Amino acid sequence: MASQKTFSEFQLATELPAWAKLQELYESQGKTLVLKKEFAADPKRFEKYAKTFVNYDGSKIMFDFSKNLINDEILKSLVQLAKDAKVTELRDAMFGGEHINFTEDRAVYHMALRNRSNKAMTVDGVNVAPGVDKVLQHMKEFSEQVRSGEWKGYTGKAITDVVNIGIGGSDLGPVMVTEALKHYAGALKVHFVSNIDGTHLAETLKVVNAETTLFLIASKTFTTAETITNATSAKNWFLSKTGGDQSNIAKHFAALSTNETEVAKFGIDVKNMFGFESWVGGRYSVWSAIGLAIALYIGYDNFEAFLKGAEAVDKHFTETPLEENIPLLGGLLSVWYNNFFDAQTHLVAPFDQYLHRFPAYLQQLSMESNGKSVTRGNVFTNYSTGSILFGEPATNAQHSFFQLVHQGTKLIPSDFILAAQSHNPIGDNLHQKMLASNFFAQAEALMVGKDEDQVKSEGATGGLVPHKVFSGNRPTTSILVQKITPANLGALIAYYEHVTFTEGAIWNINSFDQWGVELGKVLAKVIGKELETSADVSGHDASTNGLINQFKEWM
Ligand SMILES: *[C@@H]1O[C@H](CO)[C@@H](O)[C@H](O)[C@H]1NC(C)=O
Ligand SMILES: *[C@@H]1O[C@H](CO)[C@@H](O)[C@H](O)[C@H]1NC(C)=O
Ligand SMILES: *[C@@H]1O[C@H](CO)[C@@H](O)[C@H](O)[C@H]1NC(C)=O
Ligand SMILES: *[C@@H]1O[C@H](CO)[C@@H](O)[C@H](O)[C@H]1NC(C)=O
Ligand SMILES: CC(=O)N[C@H]1CO[C@H](CO)[C@@H](O)[C@@H]1O
Repeated sequence: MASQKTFSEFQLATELPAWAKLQELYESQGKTLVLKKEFAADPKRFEKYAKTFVNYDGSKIMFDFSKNLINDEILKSLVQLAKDAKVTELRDAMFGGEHINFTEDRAVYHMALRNRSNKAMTVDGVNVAPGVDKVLQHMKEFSEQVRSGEWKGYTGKAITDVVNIGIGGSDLGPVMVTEALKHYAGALKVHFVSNIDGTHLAETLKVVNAETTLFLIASKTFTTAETITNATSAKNWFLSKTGGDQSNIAKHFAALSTNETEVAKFGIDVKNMFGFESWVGGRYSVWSAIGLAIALYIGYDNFEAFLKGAEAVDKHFTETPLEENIPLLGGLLSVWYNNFFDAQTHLVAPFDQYLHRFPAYLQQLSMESNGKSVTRGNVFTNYSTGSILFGEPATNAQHSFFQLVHQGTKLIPSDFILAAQSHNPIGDNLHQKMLASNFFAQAEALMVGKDEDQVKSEGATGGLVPHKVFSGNRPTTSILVQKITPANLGALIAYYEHVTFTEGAIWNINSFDQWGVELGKVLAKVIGKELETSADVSGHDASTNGLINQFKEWM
């Protein structure tokens, strides 16, 4: 295995000196802390715990941590935990291009993709900044040509539709961001085929015209079976609609890849190839050439603003003292709930329809990163790591799972996100005000609850009373964004990236590999072959055999 630098002399988070202190604080203060009382006792609590991030363009995002189950002493110990775990050392190693993805001996350097400082950024002694700029310049030229109509399809018509074919990170990021920034879209339509489902491509091809469609094939190696199968299907469809002339492909296919040989073999002009490097992990690839669909959709300048918003959070994360460091505090709160309150989940609910794919995106970011049970010291953890992140846009969620959040038996630390300014202030902003009132009210209700006396004073009697009681004291972090702009969306994503990083650093796990997705893939290959034959399968456990054989019979 590749060498690894162990930053902390402790193997396990539970051995960190501050851990024991926090355990003690949980017992003596945390588990009995009553938020209502804390607010009553400290008129400055909101000012103290609500932190405002200022983006590069001056727009602001407020992170209100004051409705969390903390006090000054707890917060101080949480910050000490970060110090004991040497979170800043690991952070600096990451930003320094060191190989912190040690199980595969790789740097984690997607921050270089959004570092617009024009300074040298070095991985393995190589300055990668010129390469990053070159790809961005190419994305700018290409997206501007396509958007302006200067780029012509093979019959001389401008492009109207972009079909992005990719899987995993090559899909989730562009889908989420184009949905979130729909307001900034021009005339181009984008479609995403994530190629797990065979009908996805077929349905997309029904609504586009070959003469005016541009396909983006997103595959790092250009050998991923699923992507190439579908890319080939798209190519065959295109050729069948356009008279079979291979030379037309150059006008209608671009590759987001690093494999020039394979791209050329596929028939794509390598001039229309956009590369990215081995230090860009799939779940961080939205900042790379994989973002081309975004640049095409919202325009390059907006894409650049998206990068700069994330860069501003990187700057905050690397330069702000720990006590004021917003993503670090977010990560520490996760650890506080996950490990001391035994919370199993983390809810992220955007009060914004544009952000409807945001929780799904964060699921990959968080759970693929921190769903681990072995430390960077190669021993099993004896404590809980990555939480189950889930979410849906409110206010729909209010009518589905919020019941459980309010009155269930589980503690569900929640982040609520609201943009103060709506892109669609229809009806005298009435909708926006309704949405906002829910955003405020939900967090308030979760905190203040409703006790028996109150329920009785509202006229409830007898057995009905306990059903109407809300225990309250349920923690939320309210994230109030001035407006969902490209810059602020970039900042929000980077915030969650560094929250995830902080959690992983404290749990002392490698947040950057994903061996857990391998086993299923390997077994799927074996089973894939078995599905080719008509013979009964008997090599698995009885359940797997039974299901496969039933499937074959019904297929
Ligand atoms: C390109 O694909 C070939 C397989 O056809 C593989 O051997 C090679 O390593 C790949 N190169 C890159 C840069 O991904
Ligand atoms: C870490 O390495 C693994 C294995 O090579 C790779 O799949 C993953 O994308 C890398 N992660 C990052 C963040 O670079
Ligand atoms: C961008 O890169 C430069 C050069 O490595 C570095 O000094 C700067 O801190 C980086 N900026 C951010 C926000 O990471
Ligand atoms: C986990 O292991 C460490 C080191 O042996 C020990 O200090 C700690 O008490 C253990 N924690 C639990 C919950 O078992
Ligand atoms: C339409 C099409 O060809 N879809 C394919 C995409 O790739 C998957 C996985 O290889 C196939 O199952 C689909 O049929």
